[in-house]
Amino acid sequence: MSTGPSGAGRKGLRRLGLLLGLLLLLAAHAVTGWAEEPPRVLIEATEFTFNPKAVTVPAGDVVFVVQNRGIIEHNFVVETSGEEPVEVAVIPVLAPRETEELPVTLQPGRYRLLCALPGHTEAGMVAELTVTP
Ligand SMILES: [Cu+2]
Repeated sequence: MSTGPSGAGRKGLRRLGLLLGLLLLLAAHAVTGWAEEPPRVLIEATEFTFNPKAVTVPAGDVVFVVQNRGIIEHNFVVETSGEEPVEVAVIPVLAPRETEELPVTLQPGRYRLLCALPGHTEAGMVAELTVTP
């Protein structure tokens, strides 16, 4: 009838459980970060193309993981598409067999991914990027 010592103990246990749950939640956030992990987009560069040739991602943070699977040096440029392209992000040099990550925050719109070494874009090292709202 009365809660007595055992009732108080149960209440204490419940509080402890809540505290533990909160601590676990905090620990999980410390490991993964408060925000969701940004999507990772794998891009393969070879002579003279990118795979895939078209990519669609949601607006916000994205990480391009660019692998040079070719036998010569390449680079990787994200730029706006249109009359006067604006460079958004760059990996200046990708040695053969090298992989680099390029984190970038994107607004909705159309972009181009390209290798800007002389002649490489023209030879086919270009892909379309669509960023959806
Ligand atoms: Cu290239």
